[in-house]
Amino acid sequence: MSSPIRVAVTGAAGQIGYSILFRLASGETFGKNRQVILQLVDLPIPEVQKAQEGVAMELLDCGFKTLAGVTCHDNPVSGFDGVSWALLVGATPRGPGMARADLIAVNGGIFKPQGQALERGAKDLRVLVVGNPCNTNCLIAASNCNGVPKERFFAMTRLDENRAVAQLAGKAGVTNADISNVAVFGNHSESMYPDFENAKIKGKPVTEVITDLEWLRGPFVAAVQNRGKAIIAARGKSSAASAASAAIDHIIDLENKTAEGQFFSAAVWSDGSYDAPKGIYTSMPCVSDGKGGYSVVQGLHLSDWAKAKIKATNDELLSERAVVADLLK
Ligand code: NAX
Repeated sequence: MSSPIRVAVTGAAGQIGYSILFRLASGETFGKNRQVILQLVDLPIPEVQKAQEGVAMELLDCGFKTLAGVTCHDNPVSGFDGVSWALLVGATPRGPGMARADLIAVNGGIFKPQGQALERGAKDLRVLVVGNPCNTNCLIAASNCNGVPKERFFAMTRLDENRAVAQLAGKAGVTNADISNVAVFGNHSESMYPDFENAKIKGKPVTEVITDLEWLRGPFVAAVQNRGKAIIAARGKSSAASAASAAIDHIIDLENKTAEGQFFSAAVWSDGSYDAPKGIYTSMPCVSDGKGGYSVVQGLHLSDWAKAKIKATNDELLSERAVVADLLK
């Protein structure tokens, strides 16, 4: 076996933490031949630390052959030491009556010091921000992390892609495996745009299989945009297992070379592709070279209708950036 990979997870005592850690440890994510050391990070509150210890105990009790160690941390400085992947899940949730701008500002206070602490990561560090508002939290963390390229930071929109795949499969009466090339553009918020114009069902354009353009532009897009709310309404809690699963998908996508003709969605440091403004993390169709690098897929054709949707979600990201301007370097 090669040397163990260190992976930090913040919010390790939370819902998503409880779903993700076991799948990171089991060999499913990094392969059966790669050992993993998990570095759990949560708040320095005695009950929270006790709960985190309990999760660590359960991880040990699984007896995973790929788990080489588990450590518990009450701060990001020790928690991020030597990690190759940092999954920034922990964040302050939106409270009753809290404006989005206030939520963004409160979370800025978390992601600035975490960005600074990420300087202690390994040379091959990659960071996935899940905690919301994840695109802007990612911008804050990346901007405060000296010496690590912005291209090593990602915000998670893979859950939105997976949700879109499930919606298309349900409508077309096929399985998820028949759906490919669903690009999510923009912000992980209700403004996101799940692109069906370039998506495929059994290799054919979606619009040839689902000819109801009104459904695609209306209920389909709205269902993906509002799925988080629908889960809360049904379950009384926000998405957790599906969010953890999407984060695992994101890591696997980045760790492995993307198959010819396929792509996946991730919010990345904008290089101006698809007319996105620079200086934000915005979701794009990506391919991985399997060696730590990715590139944005070029040349997808988008209608003027789709371009307007993408502009709107990117405009929202610019307004979020303005709220946290004093936290950026
Ligand atoms: P929970 O409230 O169950 O857990 C959050 C955990 O984070 C708690 O244990 C808390 O103590 C910890 N925490 C808070 N501040 C911290 C800090 N500064 N350092 C370390 N730990 C800290 O929330 P959960 O359901 O796990 O969701 C976590 C985050 O994921 C939320 O911000 C949520 O909005 C976001 N989501 C993002 C999704 C995405 O697709 N990007 C989808 C799912 C989810 O809504």
